[in-house]
Amino acid sequence: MMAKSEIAAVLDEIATLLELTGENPFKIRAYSAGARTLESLTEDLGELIATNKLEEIPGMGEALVDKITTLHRDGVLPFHQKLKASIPPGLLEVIQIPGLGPKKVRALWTQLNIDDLAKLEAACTSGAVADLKGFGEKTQVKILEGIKNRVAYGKRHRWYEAAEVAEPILAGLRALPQTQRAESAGSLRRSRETVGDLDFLVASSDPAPIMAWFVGYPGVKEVTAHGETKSSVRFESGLQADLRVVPLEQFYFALHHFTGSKEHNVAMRHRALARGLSMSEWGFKSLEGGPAVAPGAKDEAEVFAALGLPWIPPELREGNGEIEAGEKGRLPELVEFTDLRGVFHNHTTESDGDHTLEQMAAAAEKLGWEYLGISDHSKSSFQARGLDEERLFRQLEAVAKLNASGRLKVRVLTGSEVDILGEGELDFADDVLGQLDFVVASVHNRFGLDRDTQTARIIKAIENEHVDMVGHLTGRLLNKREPYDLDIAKVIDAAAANDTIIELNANPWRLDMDWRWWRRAAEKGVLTSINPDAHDTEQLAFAAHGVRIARKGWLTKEHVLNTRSLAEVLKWLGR
Ligand code: DGT
Ligand code: CA
Ligand code: CA
Ligand code: ZN
Repeated sequence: MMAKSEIAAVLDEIATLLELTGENPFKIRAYSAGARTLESLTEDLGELIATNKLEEIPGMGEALVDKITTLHRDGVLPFHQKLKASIPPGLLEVIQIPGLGPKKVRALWTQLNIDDLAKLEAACTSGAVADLKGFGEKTQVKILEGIKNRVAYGKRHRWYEAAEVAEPILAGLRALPQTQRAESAGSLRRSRETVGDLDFLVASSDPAPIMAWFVGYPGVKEVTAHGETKSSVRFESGLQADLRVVPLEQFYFALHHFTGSKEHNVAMRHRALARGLSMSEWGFKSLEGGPAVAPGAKDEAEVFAALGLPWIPPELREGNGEIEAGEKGRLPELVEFTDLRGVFHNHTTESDGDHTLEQMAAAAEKLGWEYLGISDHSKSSFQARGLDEERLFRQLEAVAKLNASGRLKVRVLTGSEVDILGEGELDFADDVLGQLDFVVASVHNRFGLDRDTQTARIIKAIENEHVDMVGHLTGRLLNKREPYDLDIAKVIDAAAANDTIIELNANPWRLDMDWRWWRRAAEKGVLTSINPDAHDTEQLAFAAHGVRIARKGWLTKEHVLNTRSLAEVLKWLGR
């Protein structure tokens, strides 16, 4: 069965292909709208199809339902394949370059005969692209940069997209009668922000049927290896997956090995050698030929215990001192999702959110949270329908009314995601900001400023006494947009000095600030808040991605404002 996000990706690709061939706009829009609808479905797709309920969803025409059903069942769609075959394959890579939509690509194709990246690069280098109507010098430079990035990106996938593919496969593996244990390992288990490939590990004494199931899994586009105990496949999205089957006695050694990281494994092997042991995915061997160590380990903790270590959470296994910390009994007690008692930085229909204040609050209450911080955009973010002072004050009244109504147990806190303007001044005056429960200050424009100017601009906002948090610090979008040039070390120092929070933006495209900086920030005394930046009720759950990244950054609940009770949070905000 093909996952929802993969089906949506195919529909999007159909829309793109149709646009490249110059199809009529209504038809094109039907497919991209269908993809969005599919992504926002909360129900189980398989069930909707089985009960003929998919066609009852607004915007789902008969043709679309047919195609989704076929994709869900078969993992391929003849219509899509035919359409794709009618277009030079290189064009689909050209269209991945930021700034190149189907219209521009069509112009490049029909006017300059560009149908792959190599030709595009050559035409940019010769200056032919800049001369084309609607392009220009700047666009040409941007395209060249995009081509360079693409080589670096091409092979990695955002964590949540990889996880969505992995989950049903892992469930399927576990359901096989020959399976004794099954886990996913590698970077997915370590919660990296992006994943190169999936790594599955199964314990069984009868691998053949497990291999056969795996290579025959619907959605597999290509089988790149099919061995007795190891197979590899590639999915439609380009994501690859490895499966290894081992005997039960080896399972936890192999799980440790294939969880990695390489750096962590190297450090573990060194430690083993110092104790007269050689360590591999098969287990420990005594170098002097002594008896086996921890044979048939029953869990991963036994593998660590054999080297005198406590179990180390996978998120920490990056070779950043986790073994030393474990040895000294100083592993952090990592924050957990259940520690969260509320979240800040969320949007409503007042700006660019999809759900109303009350819907968002009800959803937060359902998640068991005590408080929900609403921070819609400010007026300069006009493309996001940012609020001016008048609309902001009306929202304050609406929140006060909702809180007083007793309809909900969750307490709504009023805030603003206020734009950081040109040189670090804010979109609202201090006396306006002073009336809010909390303020998130974010950069939404002028990403191209030089490092010093950008850093000074953000630090100026951090220094404003009304600013409680700085939002999505570097502006990065994983696999899509580079972070803006910023002296993060300096920003961390400024945040510590001003008692300002650096948010951990939990949107799975952002995961910003990067996990590599959090340990340093925490050591300097910087507090964070795990913020979903939700634009609809479903996205409140993004907080879970933020928790994973906080764990990767060695953070405990003490480092995270929104693990505190409402009373404590209000006290901190009133500091
Ligand atoms: P990825 O797939 O690039 O996101 O990252 P990983 O960490 O999942 O890497 P992958 O899939 O190549 O291998 C999974 C784990 O297997 C890796 O984290 C550690 C272990 N491993 C693989 N190859 C080697 C190796 O050559 N040496 C060592 N020490 N470990 C390895
Ligand atoms: Ca991997
Ligand atoms: Ca792998
Ligand atoms: Zn924002």
